[in-house]
Amino acid sequence: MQKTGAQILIECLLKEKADVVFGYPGGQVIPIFDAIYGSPLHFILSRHEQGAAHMADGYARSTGRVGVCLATSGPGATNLVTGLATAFMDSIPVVAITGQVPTHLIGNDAFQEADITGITRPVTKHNFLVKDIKDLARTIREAFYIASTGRQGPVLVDIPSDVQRAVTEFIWPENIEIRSYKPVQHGHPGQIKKVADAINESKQPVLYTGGGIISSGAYKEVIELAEKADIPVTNTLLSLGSFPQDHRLFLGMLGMHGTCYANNAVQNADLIIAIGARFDDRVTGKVDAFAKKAKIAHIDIDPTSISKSISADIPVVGDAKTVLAELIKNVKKNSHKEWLEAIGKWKKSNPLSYKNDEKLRPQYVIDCITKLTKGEAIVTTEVGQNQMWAAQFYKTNRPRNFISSGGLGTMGYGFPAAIGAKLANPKKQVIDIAGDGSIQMNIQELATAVLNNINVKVIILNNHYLGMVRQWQEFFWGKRYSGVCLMKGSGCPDKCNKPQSKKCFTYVPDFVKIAEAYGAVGLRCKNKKDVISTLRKTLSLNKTVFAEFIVEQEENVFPMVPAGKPLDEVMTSLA
Ligand SMILES: Cc1ncc(C[n+]2csc(CCOP(=O)(O)OP(=O)(O)O)c2C)c(N)n1
Repeated sequence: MQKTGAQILIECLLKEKADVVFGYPGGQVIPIFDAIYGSPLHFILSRHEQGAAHMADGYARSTGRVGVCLATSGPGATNLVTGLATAFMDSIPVVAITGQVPTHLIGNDAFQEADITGITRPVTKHNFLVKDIKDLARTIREAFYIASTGRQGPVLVDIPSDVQRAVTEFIWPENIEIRSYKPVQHGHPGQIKKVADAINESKQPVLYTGGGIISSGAYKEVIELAEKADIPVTNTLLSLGSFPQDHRLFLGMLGMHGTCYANNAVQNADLIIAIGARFDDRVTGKVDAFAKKAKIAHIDIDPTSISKSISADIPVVGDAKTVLAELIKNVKKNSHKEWLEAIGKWKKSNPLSYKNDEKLRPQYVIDCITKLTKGEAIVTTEVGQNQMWAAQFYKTNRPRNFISSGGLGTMGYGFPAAIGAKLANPKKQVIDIAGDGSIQMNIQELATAVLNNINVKVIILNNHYLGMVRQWQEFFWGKRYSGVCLMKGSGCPDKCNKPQSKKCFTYVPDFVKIAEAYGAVGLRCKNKKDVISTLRKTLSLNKTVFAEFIVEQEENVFPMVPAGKPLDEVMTSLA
């Protein structure tokens, strides 16, 4: 049957089982919006294209399905870039559709023209410019395939508006074959055997697992391997929830703000089995000093990530789930009693903790969220201290329940990601843990949430600072707080380093009023004794809620391994 390019696009999205599209219109995508009109696709109008990209990303992270976003040419497309880069750094499957000026105007500096395939080349797994309607269906099919296979990631498809209007026969390509793109699934049996032998011989092994565990769905296999060979497990930020946090073998997160015992275990291990993780510098600390005593086995679907920063003794290229299934067969049942006892001592001597006094501390708020939700809620985070406290104190035993921008560290990510996650999981409680700085980066999406009855909760840990940067200035820059006070105004003394005093401005904005202005519910809590009741109310309302907690202003995230230091040079408090 003859269809326009825009209609073909919609048919393809439906064939790919996309049910929600997040986006924003403009001149060069009107044909696509016309085709959406009356189609079964659920379209969510964000208030900024960056929001749409993060929504698609949150949808993808919370389900494992490809998230879809749509923007017009020029500024619409460039507004997607941060969202695409966020998804790219964390290997999240997203397909972004952008409109482009008509083919005959490309390269002419036409109105709202941007070379979006050029601009996004470094932050997408792949991108396409469709110049001929005959290529459209196959391109969309390939875009979904590339986004969701191998090392997953965002793919952009740029469609000129004349291609959207052109007409052709719609033929759905059932099979796709992309020359030069053949993701490896099975690991090399010889290499897997080598990892198994290393595990069988090891006295002090550690499993270090990353986001690849979540994208391949290898949770059961990790538990089986850990239990069979009696190996402790540490998670990266991206894999939190993939291993039960109440499991006796769980060490918590490693790296800069990881637990002391996870970092100690890594530094004293004789074998590290890294699975679906990429030895990010926030994880390794000083590379030369990382796990000096350990042999490194590295299992990853992306060959280019192996030996990139830490040289692997035993590389295995393959899908984590498939490789682990083979590995388990070759691993002997074992016990590492002494090793686990040593770790147990570190756990006791340096537990993850905070001062539980009468003050309203952010960690306490997150602790209470865990208690009230039993770790069943999907938690997204913004970026900064709020994110690290959420990683440390929100305890969930379920994968895809902790969603955070790891690689890019994008402030403004959590709220739109929560909207995407809630649309994909309408029955689940979805909570964004936010800082007062980050939430202001995509606060306009309150309109999207309220108008679509999206019941997400935003917990704002308001310290009136860009807290994480302030923490670095406090620790490493002689407490010269520069550009981090969110209350600083023209009347403030130049070099003010004091947290809020009576002379300070009343803070801007008033989050309760902002929430109300958009038709959401705004709540404010100033005392520790009111935290539980405020959270109870927040969680019980079937509405979009902003709940603001006025927390200790100069609270810091501990433990902390200073950037570039070895993992065992850890700060547990300010001396
Ligand atoms: C888009 C963006 N700009 C700047 C930064 C640098 N940055 C990292 S954390 C942070 C402070 C975050 O402040 P806030 O959201 O208030 O959270 P807090 O650290 O106080 O919990 C900043 C500015 C970033 N990560 N992302």
